[in-house]
Amino acid sequence: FLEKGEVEFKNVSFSYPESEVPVLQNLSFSVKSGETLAILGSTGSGKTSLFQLVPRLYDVSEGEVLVDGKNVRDYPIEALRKGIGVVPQEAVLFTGSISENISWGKEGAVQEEIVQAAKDAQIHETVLKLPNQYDTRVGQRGVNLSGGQKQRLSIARALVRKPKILMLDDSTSALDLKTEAKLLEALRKYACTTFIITQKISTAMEADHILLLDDGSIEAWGTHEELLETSPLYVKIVQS
Ligand code: DUT
Ligand code: MG
Repeated sequence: FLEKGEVEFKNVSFSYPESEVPVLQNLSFSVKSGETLAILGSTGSGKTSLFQLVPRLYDVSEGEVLVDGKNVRDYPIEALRKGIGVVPQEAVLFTGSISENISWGKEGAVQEEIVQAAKDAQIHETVLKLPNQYDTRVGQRGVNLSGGQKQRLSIARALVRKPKILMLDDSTSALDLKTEAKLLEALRKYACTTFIITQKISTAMEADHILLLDDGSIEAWGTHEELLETSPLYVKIVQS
């Protein structure tokens, strides 16, 4: 659905349709195919809003978002939705089996692919312990899963589609460091361009680029080492 998964923001500003308040202001950056971008910033700084502009859950107010050099407005919406795996901040489960929850949105996914996605999302072992494994019902009247387990199911749902661009909105917040490291390692073989909103410096350190948002603007851009040199705000976050 997408060729390479390169993403470029060109002077992007954004305010929500119902409001005049600019949420994102004049953002420019680019991420190459297969690179990882970590997005940091305090609550309300615009991280989730930025995410939503790539699969066109919202459209920019000014500027352009390009995927593989082409304005996202010029893609069929299907291509964006199928080529970009978005794992939302709040994991959503449907009433249905674990398998159905993972394969949702990917018609014709076979069990093998579902299990592989679950393994990569680090949820397979948990699923095996459930009463009916992959046939166990979740959601209303189903088994209860913890926040972290829901997050990982939601990641598996994105992975089964083999996205060219993967967007994780704080999706690893409930994972311990070891599980998160395993997950990030497993993501490598997907070779997708990855946007990861995170509060953890340990995650940001592994990324090719870090974008630090402050009140809708880019406060800093670079690698961990670069930001330690150039951004007092980043240093403050590291020390906190
Ligand atoms: N906002 C709206 N309408 C919405 C969503 C958000 O006006 O439907 C505002 C709230 C906030 C700004 O946009 O002032 C940025 O919100 P966003 O959700 O992008 O912030 P975040 O960085 O993702 O915050 P958090 O870390 O709490 O998820
Ligand atoms: Mg958010």
